[in-house]
Amino acid sequence: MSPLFSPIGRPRVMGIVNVTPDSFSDGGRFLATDDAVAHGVQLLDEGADLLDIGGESTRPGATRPLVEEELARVIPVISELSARGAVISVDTMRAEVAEASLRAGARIVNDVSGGLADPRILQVTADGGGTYVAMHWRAHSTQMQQAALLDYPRGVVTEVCDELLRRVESARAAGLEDDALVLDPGLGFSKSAEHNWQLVAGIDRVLDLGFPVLVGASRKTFLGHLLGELDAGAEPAADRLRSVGERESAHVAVNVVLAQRGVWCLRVHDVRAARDALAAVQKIQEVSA
Ligand code: PMM
Repeated sequence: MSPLFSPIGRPRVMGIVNVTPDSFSDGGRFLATDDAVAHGVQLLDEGADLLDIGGESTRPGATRPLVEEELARVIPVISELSARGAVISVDTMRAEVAEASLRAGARIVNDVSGGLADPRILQVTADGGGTYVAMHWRAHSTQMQQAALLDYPRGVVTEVCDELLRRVESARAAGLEDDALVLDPGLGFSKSAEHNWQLVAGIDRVLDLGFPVLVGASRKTFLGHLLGELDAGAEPAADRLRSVGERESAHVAVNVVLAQRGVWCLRVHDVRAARDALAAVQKIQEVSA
């Protein structure tokens, strides 16, 4: 078994390093290589098990960078942080970026499109010996919240599981072994707020597919919806959702529930908050055993 998956009594914590000018939550702050590296080092100090380095914003409506731009953003950061011994995941939908990232020291390819945006990514990950995260995805950011793409007539959990299994078939066909695959339900991607809650509540069915599961709940807009309703007794204005969603307690609560259900990895912005919460969960589990 890869050491990535050896049991450690709690989910891994994946710290997010977005090297983009317009990402969901830390847009623009970590654009320069040095700043991104410093942020990665800080997340490691706070207890991140893995770092996820991304050069393309997947915020709804975001336009895509050129491949050259994406490479220039992520490769120097991956080289530097992997040279310092960090376990690196690259958050990309592009085969070219995945290939260069694996050569620069990344061990995981985190593809939010699950191989749909650039199918060659599956093969380059297999050839480069990487672990592949297939996330549930239906379309690029400019289209992903269109009504037709929010349609789950058989229920969101059932359809997400079925679509993830189709991604597994494609990954296998490209040469990826099952022990190099991770699945992610894709919170916030072609999902309504209610769909996201149903996926969190129904995570056992994703786990039952038999692969390690990664979940990214951190600072997603569905948390902003909930907290906005709590604050005002009404739907908050769209521009408030994101900042409200940055209040950590709600997503820490979601992550605690996911930890108890047995997910493999939590993708988070605030590593310390996640590690603190997981320490408490782990202690309670030890005392109850
Ligand atoms: N979410 C975002 C980006 N990459 N990768 C995975 N595997 N799962 C996610 O939920 C996910 C992701 C968007 O969030 P950000 O812009 O705040 O990083």
